[in-house]
Order: sequence, then C-alpha cells, then structure tokens
Amino acid sequence: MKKVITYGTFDLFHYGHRRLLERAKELGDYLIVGITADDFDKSRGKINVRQSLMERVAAVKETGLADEIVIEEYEGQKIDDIKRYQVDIFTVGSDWKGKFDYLNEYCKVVYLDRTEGVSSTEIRSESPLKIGLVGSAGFLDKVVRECAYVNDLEIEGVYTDEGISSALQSLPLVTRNYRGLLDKVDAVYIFSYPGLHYEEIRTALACGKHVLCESLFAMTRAECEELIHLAEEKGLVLMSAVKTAYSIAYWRLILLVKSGIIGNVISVDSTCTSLDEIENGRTDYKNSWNSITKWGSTALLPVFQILGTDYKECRITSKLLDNRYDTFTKIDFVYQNAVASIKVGRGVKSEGELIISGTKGYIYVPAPWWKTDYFEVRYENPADNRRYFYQLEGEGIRYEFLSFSKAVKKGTVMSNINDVFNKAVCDIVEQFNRQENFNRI
Ligand code: C2G
Repeated sequence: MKKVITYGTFDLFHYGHRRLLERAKELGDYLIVGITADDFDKSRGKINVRQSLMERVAAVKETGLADEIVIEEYEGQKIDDIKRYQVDIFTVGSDWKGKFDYLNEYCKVVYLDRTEGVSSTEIRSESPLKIGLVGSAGFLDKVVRECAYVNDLEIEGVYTDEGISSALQSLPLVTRNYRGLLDKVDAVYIFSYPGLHYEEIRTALACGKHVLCESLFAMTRAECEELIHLAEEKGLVLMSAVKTAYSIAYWRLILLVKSGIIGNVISVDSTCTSLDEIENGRTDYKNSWNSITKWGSTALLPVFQILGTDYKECRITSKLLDNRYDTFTKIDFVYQNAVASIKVGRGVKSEGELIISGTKGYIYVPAPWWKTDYFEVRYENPADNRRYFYQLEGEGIRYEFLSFSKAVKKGTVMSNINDVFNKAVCDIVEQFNRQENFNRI
C-alpha cells in the first residue's frame, strides 16, 4: 500500500484545497492529511486563521478524501510522521516548491501545481472592516504598520490634529473633522488623550460605529457604564485596547494561574514605568496622559483578571506635579484572601516586572512584563522551575486588531478584556481624580 501525506491549515476550505487533496489521493492508495493546530499556525506567523482547528478538521473530513487525519503541532513533526506512518510520498502545493526538499531523505517529495485564483487570504479579505484612526499620530504610525498583518481590515483614514508621518499621510483620508472620518468607516480605533475618550466613543456609537479604545473608556464609572449600555443597545462592539491582554504569553500565563499551577494566589505585584516628557507641556487630560491613565489599565490587568474587582480596600498614594498630574502612583488592594499592588509612573523609573505569588510557587515575568514573550513558573526546588516562551510579534497590537475585527464580524465581543474590568479601571481613575482613599507624597 502506497502511503501519501500532505499538510495544511485548510482555513475556509475552498476548491484549491479540494483539488490538492484529490491529486494527492491519486498519488497512492492511502492519504494522510496533517492539519495545523492553532498555536502552530500562530508560531509560524499565520495569525489570521478564521476557523478553529475542529472546524478545519471537519471540513477536510467532509471531503471523504482523507483516509487519516493528524494534527500538526510542532516544527519538525513532518519527519516524525513520515517515519511513524511509513509514508512513501510527501506532497504539497507548488507555492512551497523547494521548501521541503529536505524530506527527500525520508520519502519522495512531490509538489503539485497550486490552483490559481483562490486563497483563504482572499476569502478573508472579501469584505474588509474599514477602520478610522483617532488621536496621537506617533503611536498610530505603529498601528498602521501592525494592521498590515491583519487580513480582513483596512485603515481608511486618520483624524488627528498633530503633525503626521508618511505612513499616515498615505491613508485615503487625513482629516481634522471627526464626523467626516466616521462617515467613511465601519469602526474607529481611539488613541487620543484620555479626557477625549468619552465624547469620541459616544459620538462614534451614536453614528453606528464599532469602537476599539485604548486604555480607559471614561473618567468615571457612570460614564463607562453609559457607553457600554449604548453599545449594547445599538448592537455595536465597544472593546478595550490594552494590547498586553492580546499577547499570547500573557494570556497563557493567566490560564496557567487559573489552572492552579502556583496554588492559591496570595499576591499580585505589577510595575509599569516609563520616563516620559509631559506632552505639550500641559497636564490636563485633554492634552496629556498622566501615570494613572497611561499605565493604570495595563498594571491593573493581572490584578483584576486574577483576583477580580471585589477588593475590600484600595489605597492610592501619588506623587503629584499639580492637582491631577501624578508622576508616580502606587495602589494597594486588600481582598478577602489576597493582596495586590501596582506601581505606575511617567516621572519615575523602576523594574517593570510582574510577580504573582501563590501557595505552591510563583510566576515571575521580567521587565517589560507588559510586552513579554517569556515568563517563569518558580518553585521552592529550582529543579521544578518551568520556563515558557511564546513568540510575540509587535507587542500584541496585531492580535488586538484581529480580535476586534473577529468580534465585529461575529457580532460578539470576544475580547480578552471584559466590561467588569473596564468599569473597574474607570472607577479607580475616578477615585484618583476625587482623591478618595488617597495619600499624597
Ligand atoms: N493550495 C493550493 N491552491 C490554493 C491554495 C492552497 O493548491 N489556491 C494548497 C497549498 O499549497 C497547500 C494546501 O493547499 O498544499 C493547504 O493550503 P493552506 O491551507 O493555505 O496551508 P499551507 O500553510 O499553505 O499548507 O507545512 C506545510 C504547510 O502547512 C502547507
């Protein structure tokens, strides 16, 4: 019996895939199809896969062409499979010509002509989500570059009153007229100063546009709840853009903690600092970010996602430049069975690490933890320590936009950040602004 093996993602199964499998089948008597696992695709840069592994397996199964299906999970698995299943022929489309010649050492390698005129990427991009960028040009320049990796969205324009870079200049629409931008797009990404978010979100939702907004939605819990309710009422997606939440390493860390790998969590300590110039020399929220608004959401992410938001006590201590601009803030939380502490600062430099302490061990994430691709699970016996590494491209921005575009397409907010978190962050900023539970140093 002549055994043939081929591999693929097979996302949004189409006739190019079918033709490949049909011709692969004709090469022998028994066809094994290897389908890539989600993580394996992500690790090799295929982040836009729309369907789950099980959906893709079902699509291949329905063809009736595969005698056996295996899941491809790691680099080099092809050699293991060829040996394990005693394969005679490895085949793949001609777009891979030359890439698998090394397999000639183990079996015959056949490249089959790729079917022109169809691809999963083209199918995904058939109705791209049109996005408008709002706010600070410097960061938005990075966003334009990151969005190039996300198939099914297009950046239609930018609304900013700052000088803009060539990347932004090349967009179809560059305007100082917010409504003018909203008329051209399906959704907006807001990275303006925090004091502008509430109005910009409310206007966008009122115009029927989905919103991805950096950090916090509003300066008070009530305003945040009003925006969330408005989005629900209009069937729109309002999503928080704390890019750390979309990085694979961070998300795997949260899942490991919840699995009990370090026992019960007793303490979460996170630090985020950056020595920055005060924008425009002004300290009001409509012209600059202070420490609590720039770093608060990120630093609070592991605290609220691990320990929740039902803390019993919260103590805010800040070093203030004027009545509102904090150059450094420390917040201490007391929960029923745990404590937490965050330190954020735009005028102070510290070690930006995250430490999650548990009854069996602890997790250590080195600085800058908020864009890490690596963390350690450490125990009393160092021999038991485990290290985790997950490739992170672009600090998580492209994964954040991918999650946003998927949420809009599916009409459900599948964000890694829920509204309980969003409200709790606004609540903390409100307490800071009212100087409630507050110390000044
Ligand atoms: N294919 C094709 N014609 C198309 C699209 C895809 O012949 N229009 C072939 C590809 O060459 C591949 C198979 O169909 O052999 C599956 O394609 P994809 O799902 O895009 O996955 P890909 O990553 O290209 O698969 O490690 C090997 C790779 O996994 C090959």
